[in-house]
Amino acid sequence: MKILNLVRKIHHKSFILACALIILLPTVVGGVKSFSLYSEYKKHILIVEGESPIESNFAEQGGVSKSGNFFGRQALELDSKIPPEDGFWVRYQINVAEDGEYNIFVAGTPPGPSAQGSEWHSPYSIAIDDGESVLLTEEKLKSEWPHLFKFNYSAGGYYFTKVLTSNLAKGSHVLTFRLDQRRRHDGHFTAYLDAFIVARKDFHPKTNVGRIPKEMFDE
Ligand SMILES: [Ca+2]
Repeated sequence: MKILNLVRKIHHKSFILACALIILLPTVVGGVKSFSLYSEYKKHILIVEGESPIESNFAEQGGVSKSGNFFGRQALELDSKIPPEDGFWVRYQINVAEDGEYNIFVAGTPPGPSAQGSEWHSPYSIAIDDGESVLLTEEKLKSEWPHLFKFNYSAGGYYFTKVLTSNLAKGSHVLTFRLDQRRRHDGHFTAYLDAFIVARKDFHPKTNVGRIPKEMFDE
């Protein structure tokens, strides 16, 4: 009888384990698949996490939010009415594997409009190394790349948006993101940054790259 009970217990545990595997396996395999896709394309694309800057003055008034839909499961967020003296800024390191022309995408809030409107996020500026800081607004990006503005990928206002094309030499660069204009409807400085995606301009995958739609790489 004891042996029979033992066998039943083992079967019971095996059943629970099998159920857990059935539930968890697609998630694990999906994660591995995405990871291997990004690894496969690592010579062509680079993902720089918004929540991992090398320097920032967001800290006192900003925060980090979490979601399974985010790259690295986190995003840097700022929503403030009172800017520091030199405005809000955050800097990231970008290491590219080879010389080339690169497209830079923001995964987060797209830049808001410069004209009067009711948008809930601000325009912003981006500079590479000591280069000129380029003011990015909804109007500017829609006129340059209308088909690459706002691919929604997560609830809460997170989109892929192409923001810049830049020639980068192999090695390390600094991207400076500035939040220097207020959003229109209440005067706040607002931006959510999940990641920057830096992709070779000649990278045209035939399928989606993980969660990034292949159309983002078409021009
Ligand atoms: Ca992130």
